[in-house]
Amino acid sequence: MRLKTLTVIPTFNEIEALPVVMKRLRAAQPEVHVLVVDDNSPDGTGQLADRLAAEDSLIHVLHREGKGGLGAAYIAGFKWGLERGYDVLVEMDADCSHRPEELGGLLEAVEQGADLAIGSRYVPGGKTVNWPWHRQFLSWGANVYARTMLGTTVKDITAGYRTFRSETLTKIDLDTIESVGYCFQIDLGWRTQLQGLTVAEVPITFVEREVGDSKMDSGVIFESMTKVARWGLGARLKTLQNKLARTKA
Ligand SMILES: Nc1nc2c(ncn2[C@@H]2O[C@H](COP(=O)(O)OP(=O)(O)O)[C@@H](O)[C@H]2O)c(=O)[nH]1
Ligand SMILES: [Mg+2]
Repeated sequence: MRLKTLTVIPTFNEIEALPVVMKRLRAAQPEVHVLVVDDNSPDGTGQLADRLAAEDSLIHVLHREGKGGLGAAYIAGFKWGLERGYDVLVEMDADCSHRPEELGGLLEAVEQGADLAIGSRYVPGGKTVNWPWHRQFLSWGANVYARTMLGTTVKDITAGYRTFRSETLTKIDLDTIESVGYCFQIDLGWRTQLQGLTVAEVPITFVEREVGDSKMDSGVIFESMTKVARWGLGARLKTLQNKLARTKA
């Protein structure tokens, strides 16, 4: 039996992209439910999502007051899904960078036992298409930085195409997450590993958006750099304290 699945799509000014991703997702995975989490987009994406939901009982919409960051939108969406008993929760961007046709592979990894499956650009078979060099460089740098600071073994820990088993999100404790922006991805990946849960990386082809604009900005980068450094140093300090306590005992 297929697990009851909810795809969470956060949106901010995605009026052109949303109908396209929705059409492709409903075609690729007709049984999967969708939740659009819109942060009161000035371009009317929220109202468009309402119209799509009125025509299709598997589409739902969560409206938030204003732009509150990708991490905050996902946490709200995940809580919505957990309260309604979904078995699997999916992260997917609205701009089709995460190709809906590849969701099957990620769902299969979870069905086969992964607690978290990440759609990865940096394992054999994974790649990016049409991504400008500065974004490739930033993504590569962020992954190297996260691996060095946190000691994680995940190759693409900044990736945002993911499927979570609901128990994974319960164990992670969403209420203690303070990441607002894109570093939410690193935060969740690392927390999953710290819990001793299984993270699978499934190769994907990440395609740069063809419509609308990126919401990545310097605030997102600053938050990632400072938070990741703090988590890494905190973890090292804890290990050191434990070692000292053991030698004293
Ligand atoms: N609800 C909500 N969605 C957001 C926010 N920031 C980004 N997004 C969405 O997150 C997804 C990824 O953003 P995108 O601009 O494509 O980032 P990029 O691919 O890294 O350039 C898109 O679906 C955006 O609309 C936010 O503050 N709130
Ligand atoms: Mg994008």
